[in-house]
This record gives sequence, structure tokens and C-alpha cells, in this order.
Amino acid sequence: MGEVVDTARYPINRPTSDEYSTLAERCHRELADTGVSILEGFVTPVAVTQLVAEARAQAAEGHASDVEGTPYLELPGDHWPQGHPRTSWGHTRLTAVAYDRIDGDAVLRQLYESDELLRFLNDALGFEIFRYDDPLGGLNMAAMYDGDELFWHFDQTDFVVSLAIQSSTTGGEFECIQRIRTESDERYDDVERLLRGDHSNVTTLPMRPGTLMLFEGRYSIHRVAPIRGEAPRYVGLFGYDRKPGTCSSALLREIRYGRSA
Ligand SMILES: O=C(O)CCC(=O)C(=O)O
Ligand SMILES: [Fe+2]
Repeated sequence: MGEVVDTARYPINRPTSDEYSTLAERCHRELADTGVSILEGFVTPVAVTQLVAEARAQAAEGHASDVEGTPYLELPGDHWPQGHPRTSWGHTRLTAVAYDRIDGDAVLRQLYESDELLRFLNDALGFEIFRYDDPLGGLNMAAMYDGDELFWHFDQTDFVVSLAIQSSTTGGEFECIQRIRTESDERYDDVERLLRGDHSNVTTLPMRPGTLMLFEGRYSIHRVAPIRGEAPRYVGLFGYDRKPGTCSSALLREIRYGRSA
């Protein structure tokens, strides 16, 4: 991973060094305090250039989806009243490239399959994680073009690791309200206020190309704002779980990749 990861800044290849411990502790603290840890310049500029070229080619293999969904990524039960966050539908349109369409020697795949990175994430999180056992959703690349967007939602996994590859000309910001809900309190009033357009508590997380972001998306509502302009937004998404052998649902694969196997 030496030539892909900026190991002078992020020494994931030297797990016994003090610098490594300091880095893992920093990420751990940031995640504990805020639910997000942002590693700017994690990937070298040379590798970013290659990632962009790969993303451009891979995007042709992608599946474009255009769907309406709720922030909870599930169908609402009949008992929720109209206007409630559970019944608030919003638009998502993006192109997703599944793991099995990403070349064996692609930089994105090298990173996801790197044991050094996996060990580092384990150390930063402070618990053991496993790569998804999912031939489509383990690793994927999302391409977003003019007019595309990803509606406000909570993730169904504890955390997501994303790698920013290219920013759109304008728009495409990753926006969130950190820890708007907890395990025991849904805070529907706060979610409703946001969905009605009150963005006063929204923060934009910096995702310059080359940034690796560790994000706890289960309690922090987030979205990708509409893309504007000619340059697409490219992001690599790395799937992990606390249990080995986890796979995303067939329904989710069908929606996101247009097939389930
Ligand atoms: O594209 C991104 O930056 C985030 C994607 C995301 O939130 C998701 O796939 O759940
Ligand atoms: Fe998400």
C-alpha cells in the first residue's frame, strides 16, 4: 500500500510504531466524540489521479438507479401519520458500480482488500470488523452526475468507510447532523424539522479527493446534496460489519445494482 496510501502521514504500514498508535488513538477519540473521523490526504495525489481514471472507466459498468425512499431505508408501517419522518419520501439518483465490476488490479480494490487498512480500521475503531461477504456490495463506487442526489438517511450499518475520489463542479456536499438520534430516542421532531428544510444544525463534512472518512451513519442523518455541473462526483464505499459473513439484502442489491447476484 506504500505508493497508494500516504504512509509518511498515515503510517498504517508500521503498526508497531508510536506514530501508528497516535493516529489510531486520534481516530478513536474523534469517533467517540463526534461519530466521524476524517483523514485528509490519506491517498497520495498520484493514486488519486489513477483512481479518477479508473472511476471514469468503471462508471460505464455501473447501474443507474432513480428511486424514492424514506430516511429509514425501509417501507413505513401503516400506523405512521402523513408528514411524519417515517413517511417522508425523498429522491435518490446515482450510478453504482458493484464490487464484481471493479478490476482485480484497480487501486480502489487494492485499498479495500489491503490487510494493513483492515487492521488499521480495527485499531481505530477499537473492535473487530470484517469485510462484507458480498460480491456486489462489499466494495462499490458511486458516480453522481448533474442533477443526481442522495436523500437524507440513516445507514443500516454501524459505520461506513468512504474514499473521496473526485468532487463535482458544484454541489455534491456530504451534509449531516451528527448524532441527531440515539439508540433509545428517535428525536422525530428534530428529523422532521430538518426534512421541512431547516438546515440550521447541518454541517458539511470536507471530502476533498484523497480523503478517507470513517463515519458512524446509524445515528447521524446525512445526505449528498444535488450535483451541479459537468464534473461527476466519485466516491468509493467500503463495506464492513462486526460479524463475518455479512451480506446486504437482496432487495438492496436489486435497487442499487439492478441485480442480486
Ligand atoms: O456518497 C457518499 O459520500 C455517502 C454515501 C452514503 O451515505 C451511503 O451510501 O449510505
Ligand atoms: Fe449513508
